Amino acid sequence: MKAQIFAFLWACILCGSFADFNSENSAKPCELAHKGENIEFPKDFSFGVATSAYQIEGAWNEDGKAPSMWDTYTHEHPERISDHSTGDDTVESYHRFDQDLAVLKELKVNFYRFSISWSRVLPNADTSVKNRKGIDYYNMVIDKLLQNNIKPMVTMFHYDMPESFNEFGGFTNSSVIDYFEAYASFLYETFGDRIKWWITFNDPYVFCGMGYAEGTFPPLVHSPGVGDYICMDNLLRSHARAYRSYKEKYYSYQRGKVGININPAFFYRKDGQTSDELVDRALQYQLGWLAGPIYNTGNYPSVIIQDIAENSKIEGLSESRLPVINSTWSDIIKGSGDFLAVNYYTSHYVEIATPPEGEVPSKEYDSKIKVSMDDKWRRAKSEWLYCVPQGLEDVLKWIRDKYNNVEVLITENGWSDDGQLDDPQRIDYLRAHLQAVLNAINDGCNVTHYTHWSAMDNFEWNKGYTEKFGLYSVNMTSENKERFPKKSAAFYTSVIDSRRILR
Ligand code: GBH
Repeated sequence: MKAQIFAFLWACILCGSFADFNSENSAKPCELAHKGENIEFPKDFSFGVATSAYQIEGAWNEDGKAPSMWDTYTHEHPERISDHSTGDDTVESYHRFDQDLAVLKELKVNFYRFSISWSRVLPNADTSVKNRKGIDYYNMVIDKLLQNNIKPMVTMFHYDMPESFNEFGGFTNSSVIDYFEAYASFLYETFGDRIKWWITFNDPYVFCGMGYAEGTFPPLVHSPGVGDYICMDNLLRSHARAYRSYKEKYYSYQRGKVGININPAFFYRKDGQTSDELVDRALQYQLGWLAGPIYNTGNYPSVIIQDIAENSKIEGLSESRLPVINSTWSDIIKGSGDFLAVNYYTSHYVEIATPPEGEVPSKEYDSKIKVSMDDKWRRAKSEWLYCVPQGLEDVLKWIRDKYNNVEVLITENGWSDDGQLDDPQRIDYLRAHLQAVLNAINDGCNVTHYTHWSAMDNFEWNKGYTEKFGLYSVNMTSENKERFPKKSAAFYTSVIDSRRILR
């Protein structure tokens, strides 16, 4: 009884403070003023939505699919997922693509970004078994999209490493480079007659950082400053080889584009000053680590090479913890992207940390910076996500200036809440970020696509089903898992229809 009273009191305190948080939070700004002459998106600009295989497909062990490391992880560690859930079934897109297609048609999107589950099509990770039923599923998805005039855009890898390969090291085993190249070639060969937009990797910083530094995503390796750097390095080489394979063997008749997806933030100095060494340092660590080698020099940014070499020496190592890119590899890596795909969610404040913070070694320590958020920014349900639309505009301009105005695709951008259908905060976020894209275009940035994350609520990694990013809600308790539009869906469609951001 005592415990119950206590729980009740506690719940009241929590819900009270949550109500305060909500009303105070929604009073905070989440908007951006129009800049430049054009109020309309260019004619050939495309609007889309995104999902990823593990987050929506379900059918984790059906029709010959082998487990990915997310299957193993959620089965072995329910305690690590907020609501102890898994992606075993999730929103059942493997069986319900027609419902997804209805969503896409209703939204009137020009393209759909989805990912292919490696272990569904190649259950042994290598090409020894090509799983017919898995291949048929993606053929069906692609064909129906095209029949409905929706361009398919494919991510080859969205965190879900085949468990069989994970067991011998995943992205810390350099054989992954050959495996990934073979997987990519298999995809070009099988689907490349119809796929013209290929993204090799989603969000390497999160994948390598959480998987091999923090150890909070599978494979749960805690090796900051070493494991994450090796992972990033092998991933960069895998990407570059997959790109070269396309150019050498497929491009001449398939004529598509291949790029990589990075998740940058912009950084603002706490003292209000802009564009200087400190902001640049932060952006090099966040975005330049991979974008620099691919879209610029063929090598890691010099600030990163120097910092890590110095620290490695102090730690008594004979070589730097950052792998070396020799000239043969540099030639393969340099220029290995037709476009840069950007997932933008939020931005940070940055300051120099004296002395450096974080474990020794770690990226935080090596970078000598510390980041923070501003209480003045509106926050989403996700703790890490604040509405900073200016950051998107500024990141796009930074890319324009550093990488020779490479073509940029916004491949994710979105807001989390409890999943209610009346979602004015998502509309504010969407409107402000579309404004940021338009401002950047008006300022000469070469942005050609905007993608909202996500088409519908889905399995949100360690948060399970407790944080919702969809334009559509999914009835998870009904047998048919119906999808229902939120108010933000209609708003997005009004933008797609009018090519303007309506008030
Ligand atoms: C995107 O990355 C991902 O590409 C997408 O799959 C995801 O659904 C979306 O974010 C929303 O989070 O699980 O609590 O440990 C953006 C960067 C990646 C930020 C993962 C938060 C982990 C939170 N995010 N992340 S948790």
